[in-house]
Amino acid sequence: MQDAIATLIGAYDATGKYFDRDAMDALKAYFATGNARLAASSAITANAASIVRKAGSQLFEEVPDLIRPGGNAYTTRRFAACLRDMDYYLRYASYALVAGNNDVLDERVLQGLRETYNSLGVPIGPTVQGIQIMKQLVFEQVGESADWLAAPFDYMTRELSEKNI
Ligand SMILES: CCC1=C(C)/C(=C/C2=NC(=C\c3[nH]c(/C=C4\NC(=O)[C@H](C)[C@H]4CC)c(C)c3CCC(=O)O)/C(CCC(=O)O)=C2C)NC1=O
Repeated sequence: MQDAIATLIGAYDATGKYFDRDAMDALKAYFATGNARLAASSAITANAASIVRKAGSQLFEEVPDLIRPGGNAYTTRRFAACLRDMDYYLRYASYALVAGNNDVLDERVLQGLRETYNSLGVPIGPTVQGIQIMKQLVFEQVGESADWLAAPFDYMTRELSEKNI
């Protein structure tokens, strides 16, 4: 599993180079957002249950067919599985925010997910809609909407939706 610093060291060591200005800029940017990343991650942790609950309600309001007969989140079991998945996305986003890197998402969340979803008929469109709703709720909770805060949510959205087309 990679983080912002390990990734940079790996890249520079591979060619035997000292950190150059680009590397220093990348490191500075990471450290400059360090405290904010920790604060965001801890705000997510403290409010995870309510963020997931609200995001679920909003998603099912926007796409009511999901919880109607024939919908993928219809029945108590599948409804619960859907909210559990949303909780996974939120928890791993809170890790990726601290790492400053999306590798943990590739390794622990996205690998094989599209295939699983396709085989179970879990629709990707509403899933990424749910991830984007959580992003907005996290923006509200943290009180900012910086790129680094959006990054893990947008990465999961991109990876899930692009590969599905
Ligand atoms: C930590 C990494 C990780 C992820 C991401 C994960 C996802 C995941 N979601 C699953 C199911 C599911 N996922 C959903 C989710 C939804 N259905 C909808 O209509 C909505 C759009 C959406 C919620 C937003 C549902 C309903 C199921 C159950 C499908 C079924 O069994 O028929 C399954 C199949 C096995 C199971 O039911 O537990 C996996 C593996 N598991 C993992 O270990």
